[in-house]
Amino acid sequence: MSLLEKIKDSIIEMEPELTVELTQSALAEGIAPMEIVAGGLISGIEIVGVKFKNDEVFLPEVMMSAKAFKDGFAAVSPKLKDSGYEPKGRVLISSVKGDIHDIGKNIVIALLQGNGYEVHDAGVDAPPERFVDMVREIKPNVVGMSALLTTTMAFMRDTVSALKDAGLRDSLKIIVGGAPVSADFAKEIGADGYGEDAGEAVDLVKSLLAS
Ligand code: B12
Repeated sequence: MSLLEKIKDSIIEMEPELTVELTQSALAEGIAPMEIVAGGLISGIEIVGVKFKNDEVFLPEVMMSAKAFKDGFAAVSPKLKDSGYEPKGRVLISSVKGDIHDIGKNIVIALLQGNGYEVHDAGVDAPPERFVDMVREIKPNVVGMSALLTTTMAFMRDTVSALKDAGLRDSLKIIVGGAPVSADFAKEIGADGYGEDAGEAVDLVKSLLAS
């Protein structure tokens, strides 16, 4: 089995320490950092995503696999920068005010990173002002908001308004996601798109930045 396949399997098998070890071995062997990300880490987390959708694995497993991806990615990301790799775009993402659910958001982050985007994570429970401050500082091309509670979805609307009031809305695209969110809701609050899962989030960012 190749090292990249072993990395992929270590994510599916939920073994963060092994993922890091194998990622370091792959780097030491001179495998290109982007190849490690695409062919190892991302392949693993993608399979986990499909298994989760099909009820073949459950939340605790997904969380451990996401940790394995995150740790492996942290080991390779400094080398991505060294290799003169240019990110495809900058994304700021956070769970909105009142919402501390972050598993789905972290998977979205992992897939975006794996697909070559520079992602800034504003964490959880982010009030509209935090989005405004971070947009001023980071100047992202895309802002992503995540909400898992019907009660916190309202803060997505408030965040869009706050970005408008701050004069920042036209400089970026806004995408939303999370279990209670829908494409209709995205339209209603004036966002640019909705993604049902992390794969759709990546496609959405790709298409919005291409347009
Ligand atoms: C795990 C969990 C928790 C954990 C969260 C841990 C963590 N670090 O995230 C804990 C225990 C802390 C928790 C707390 C609460 N929870 Co909770 N929780 C869940 C649970 C079981 C799973 C959520 C999850 O992680 N799913 C897995 C991920 C992978 O899926 P996902 O989040 O949907 O993300 C995917 C997509 O939505 C999309 N996506 C997500 N974000 C984004 C963003 C963008 C931009 C895009 C494009 C796409 C995208 O891509 C992701 C990956 O594919 C759900 C039930 C459920 N089935 O959803 C309840 C659930 C969301 N919780 C619920 C509730 C009520 C609560 C509490 C209020 C409970 C309480 N009484 O204290 C608190 C609220 C805390 C708060 N203020 O936020 C309800 C919400 C009901 C509602 N509709 O409002 C649910 C639906 C359970 C239920 N059936 O009642 N919870």
